[in-house]
Amino acid sequence: MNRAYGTRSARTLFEPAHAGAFNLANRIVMAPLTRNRAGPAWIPGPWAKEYYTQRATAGLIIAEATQVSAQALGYADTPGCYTDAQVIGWKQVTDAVHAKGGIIVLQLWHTGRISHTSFQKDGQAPVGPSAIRAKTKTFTAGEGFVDVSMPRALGLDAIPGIVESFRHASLCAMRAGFDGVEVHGAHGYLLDAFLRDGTNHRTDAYGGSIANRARLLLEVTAACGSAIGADRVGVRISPVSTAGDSHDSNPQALFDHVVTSLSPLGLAYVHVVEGETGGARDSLPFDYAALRGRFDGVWMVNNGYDRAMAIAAVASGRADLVSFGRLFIANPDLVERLSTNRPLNTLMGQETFYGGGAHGYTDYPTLPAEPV
Ligand code: 8OZ
Repeated sequence: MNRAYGTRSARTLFEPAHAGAFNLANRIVMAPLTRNRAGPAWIPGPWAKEYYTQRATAGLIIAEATQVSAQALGYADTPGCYTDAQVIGWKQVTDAVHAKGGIIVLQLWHTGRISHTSFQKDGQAPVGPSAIRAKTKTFTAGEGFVDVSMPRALGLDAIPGIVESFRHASLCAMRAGFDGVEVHGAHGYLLDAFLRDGTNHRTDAYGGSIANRARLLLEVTAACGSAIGADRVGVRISPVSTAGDSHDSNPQALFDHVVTSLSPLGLAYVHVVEGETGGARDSLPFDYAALRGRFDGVWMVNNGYDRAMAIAAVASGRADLVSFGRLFIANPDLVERLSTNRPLNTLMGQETFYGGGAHGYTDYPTLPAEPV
């Protein structure tokens, strides 16, 4: 019996929920969204506090993917959470969100092979499970979109340092006032690349069998859990997404093992991107119900949900929480709009998603106040 099924008779999208240590006002979650507006030294930018505070009525905010170390960087202008200056920067955001009654966790990220030599110390190759170059691009400040670089395979002796960088960043996140962290195990970044046989050709304890390929994600998650409490740690996975040139010969077997192994850890939640990220939800056959059945805890779903789909997913018990990305970009008051079934703002053009200033970030309107 999933713990989260306990209150099944009273489950609606708009009612409170528990997720690990978090008491959420509703089951509507702001998905982690890369916005490339961090300031110098990868500190949250000048508008981040307002942006997140505007969205504090979400049951939970998952703040954007954030580097766990300098090596983890893979895109221009994304924030980090591993230096004192970054902690101080994020603290202004979390204090403001908490003052509005919000709950906010930080998504912890190592981009792995989805990076470029220009982001790496001394122009070194980025790191991955194996020296296999991803067929995808990243965005650099100098040259715009460029092919990601050929990675170097992480040596076995370097793996404890990766685990430690996530552990350290989770402690930094707590010092920065976050309520917890989400481990980014999706979209072809380092942890996902280790999971998959298309990107992991290692022959050591971190490659080969599914159990070996899952080892790094499980070690990282356990390390974050022992640092800050497992009930403050979530994990995001994207079983069939090809984002980050991700591919695996048997995603069902792989993720069945991953979720079965995560289940006893006592995590806050598992967060599943269903289908192709930002695209078709049925891009490949996958049994999400079977996956969910392997996890004794809170289950968060994502990808292309609208109001009716989200209400149905929670009412049926198929999901405990639903995260929204694009709808939260365009609607700071998404919770109010969904709960009163009022119209949503139109999303501005893609040129406002990644990089830039307040436009397309903090200038989406809220609903006018109801007349009294
Ligand atoms: C869009 C652009 C850059 C990064 C992800 C962190 O896909 C990202 C990301 C999304 O998870």
